[in-house]
Amino acid sequence: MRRPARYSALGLLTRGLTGRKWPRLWSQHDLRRSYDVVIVGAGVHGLACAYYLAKVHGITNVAVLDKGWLGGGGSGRNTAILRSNYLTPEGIRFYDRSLHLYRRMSAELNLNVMFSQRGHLTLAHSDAALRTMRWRAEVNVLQGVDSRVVDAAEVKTLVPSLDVSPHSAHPILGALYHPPGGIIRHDAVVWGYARAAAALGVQLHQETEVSDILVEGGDGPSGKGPGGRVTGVRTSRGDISARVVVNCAAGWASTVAQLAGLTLPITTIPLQAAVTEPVKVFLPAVVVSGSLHVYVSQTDRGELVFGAAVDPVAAYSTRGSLEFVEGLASNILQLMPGIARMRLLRQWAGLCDMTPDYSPIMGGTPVDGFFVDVGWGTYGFKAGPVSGEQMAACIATGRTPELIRAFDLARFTEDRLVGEKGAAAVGH
Ligand code: PYC
Repeated sequence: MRRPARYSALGLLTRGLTGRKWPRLWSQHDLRRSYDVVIVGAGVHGLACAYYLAKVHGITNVAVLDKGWLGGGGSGRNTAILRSNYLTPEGIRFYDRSLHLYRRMSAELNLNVMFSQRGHLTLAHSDAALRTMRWRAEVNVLQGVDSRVVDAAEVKTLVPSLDVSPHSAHPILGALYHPPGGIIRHDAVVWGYARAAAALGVQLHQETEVSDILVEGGDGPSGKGPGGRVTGVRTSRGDISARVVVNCAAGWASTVAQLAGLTLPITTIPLQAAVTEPVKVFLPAVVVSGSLHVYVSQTDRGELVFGAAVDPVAAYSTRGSLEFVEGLASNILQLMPGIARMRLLRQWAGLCDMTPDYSPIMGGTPVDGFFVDVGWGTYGFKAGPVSGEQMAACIATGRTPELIRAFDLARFTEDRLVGEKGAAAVGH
């Protein structure tokens, strides 16, 4: 493996002052006609899967294809919140492994991904919400995850800018406090995996759209669908043969699966976010209010990053709307009246592939050689590292690892749902 370059402080300064070009983080290649594994989607999931295939399993004849650019989908559009305070034991174990991998990522990838474990508070504004928080805290603790319910006074100590007055329209009664939660620099995560995977021999192909998945022997029209076998993909740059194709195309997971003749139980819905101008750092934790449909954190640069509930209708739009900003402003100001004069700089949307139980769909499918790592809803970014690790093991060994067994596609026909709606940051 070629080690990514390291720079001393003097080296960085010299490069900055002389305007010398930076070396590329990954190289460009002609498309080969054949790969062992083709991954569709160059976001954190696809890139992490490629990295672990190469690093842990020695499978390096891998192409990661994206119709846009690296990290241009959900990986670049999320609000970069990490946590593992889920509701089901399966979910908690899975996301906690991801947090563990995120914790050591800067050293693993030799890139500062700026993971800040600053704590995560999910506010409760009603007795019913407090009961759910207690339930989550109990299940978390049983899985070894640090979560506890705190009262309004402790919330105020943790986040002084919150209005905890009993006279507010939605008084804060307490919160689920999850100290290991935090935020990270999402672009750095993408670049880190891309650079490390490329250094191990993986090829990254941007602006390479997959227009068809080639399948033989299936039960459906044109020999696709269940019972079939993947033979490759058709792309905007020509056909590629491959025995394994992995669908990591968050936002487009159901349309990519349709190319192989598979229908997934997924509805795609936009989720909007917004960011303010930077101000002096004052918000020491991630704050979520499910009842007010809002969450907020402050980056190390000082911007407030906000999100809210998913849009009310299924769509593939990544534009922001005025309705979102109006709702966001009125809700966040009930929690933090002190930020009324801050200005929003940008808003955008990402696409969330929602499953009926709010858990992902991972592993093999009834089309031999076609794997899915999809259905992430609003949880995708925080699961990137563990998904890559587990999907790589699944592909390389032909066995579904224990950690993701509960998330198989068959659960929807076998009545084994893994209900994680109650762990969503905001109501949907
Ligand atoms: O699940 O923490 C979360 C989350 C935040 C934004 C979207 N999902």
